[in-house]
Amino acid sequence: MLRLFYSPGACSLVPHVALEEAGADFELVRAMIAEGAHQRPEYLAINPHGRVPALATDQGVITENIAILNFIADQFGAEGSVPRGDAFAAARCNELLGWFASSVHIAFSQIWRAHRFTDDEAAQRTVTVSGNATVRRHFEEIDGLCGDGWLVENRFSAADSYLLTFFRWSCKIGADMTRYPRWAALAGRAIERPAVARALGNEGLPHSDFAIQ
Ligand SMILES: N[C@@H](CCC(=O)N[C@@H](CS)C(=O)NCC(=O)O)C(=O)O
Repeated sequence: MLRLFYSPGACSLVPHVALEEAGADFELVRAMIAEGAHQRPEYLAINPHGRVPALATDQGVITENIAILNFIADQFGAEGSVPRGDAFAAARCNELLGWFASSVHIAFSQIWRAHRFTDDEAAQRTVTVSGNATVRRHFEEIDGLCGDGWLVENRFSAADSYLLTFFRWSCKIGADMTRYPRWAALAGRAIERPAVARALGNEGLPHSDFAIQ
């Protein structure tokens, strides 16, 4: 059986939603970042990089969100992962996932984990300030990407649930989310999906975390 290693509200929510959308038979294994579980030897044996998500399969462990999501797509071909059967849609989804993972996510890391970028404490403050400016530039672009439906060919995909995850993080850093009404509407549509609601329930995340306060 598949086992997904996750921490509540982390980017592991994206493959969690994908597995729920697929109706997959899987087990959730909590590796709570706030408690340092992702840095313990037993978890480092699963993912030596000390990050969630990780997906244990019969063939071995897959790490890195984009790899996991493409694996789920190949296994199940369901919504919530990466589209299959349309090479352009798959590429478009992977393009967005790549940008989210390598740029938007990293700008959040500048805010929350500035010590990873420099040992110098004064420079860490600069890294955080720069991260805050960068995420807000990304937020403008993200809002412009959102329309009335879903991001890729109007089919719910991992790109949408990644944006849902970022939406919650953006509320947590105190961003004024009223500036991004199209993104807020997409997040609102996503949490209405039964599979998304199940994943949020499994992780103990209230719907109010995904709404403009
Ligand atoms: N490149 C990895 C990044 C995963 C990642 O940074 N996960 C975060 C949670 S959203 C994490 O495990 N953070 C713990 C830490 O940074 O110590 C991926 O895309 O899967």
